[in-house]
Amino acid sequence: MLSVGTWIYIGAAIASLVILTVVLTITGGNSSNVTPGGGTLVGAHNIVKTYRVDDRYFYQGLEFVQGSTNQLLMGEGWWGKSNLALMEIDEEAKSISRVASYPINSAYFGEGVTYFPADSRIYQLTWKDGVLVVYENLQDPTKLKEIPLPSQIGEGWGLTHDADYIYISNGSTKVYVVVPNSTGLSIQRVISANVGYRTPMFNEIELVGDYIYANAYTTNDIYKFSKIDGTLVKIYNFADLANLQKKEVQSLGQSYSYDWGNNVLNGIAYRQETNTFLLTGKKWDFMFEVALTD
Ligand SMILES: [Ca+2]
Repeated sequence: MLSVGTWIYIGAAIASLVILTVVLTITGGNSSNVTPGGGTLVGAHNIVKTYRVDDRYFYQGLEFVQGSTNQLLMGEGWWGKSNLALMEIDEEAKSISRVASYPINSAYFGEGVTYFPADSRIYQLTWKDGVLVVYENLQDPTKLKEIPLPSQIGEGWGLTHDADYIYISNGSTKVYVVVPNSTGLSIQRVISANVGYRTPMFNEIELVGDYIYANAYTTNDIYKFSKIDGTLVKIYNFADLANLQKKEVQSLGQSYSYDWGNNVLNGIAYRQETNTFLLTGKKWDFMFEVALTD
């Protein structure tokens, strides 16, 4: 005959088994982080280097100046404060400084920027103003003209390029592939990222090879997907970088005045010679150089 204690023990064991089975079913059935090929969507990274930036900028666009190892093209947003800017890396000092800035029309809210090698011009998006500002001369930009953003795109968020096309994000999971023409921009095709149940709002973007890397607004995530067919390859989470920024803000006693909801990761610049990325966020005190390891 079994004692009451034994019955309690067996009962607890059965309950544990049921709970374990339920947990395994839930986690085992969670195929949402698995690619069609069976790999994981969860990306991994290492911080290679940390650079301090000379001021807090509202990053909306970031990329390396073509052919340069230490200069970045940057687009800054906000009403009355929007700029096209050049930033320079000091490797020894581990710092990055703004070396030149060119204010855009003070009525505009600046967004993504990119240099388009096919016409040697710089394009800067505006958020809801329906225009792009076009510049020539990368080292001392001169405003050439303003062109309309195709109405189908709606809002302007992020910009990047390859040899043939300019790519535009608009806060959705779509990326518009365009080319400049005599009157503005002509949409060639639309990439729909295969994000499943997720609803990222793509903001600053970067193109490396056949893949687009996109910041997802209000998060510290970067989505990697194919520019060919939108296949989602990885989702990288950079909460570690955001936490370092948070610690800095806290150490300065500025927690009450810092805009935690808005000042998320939003800046991706691919560094070709080291196969790394410089990442930052709106109003962050740092740029982090990271290697994507998976
Ligand atoms: Ca970028």
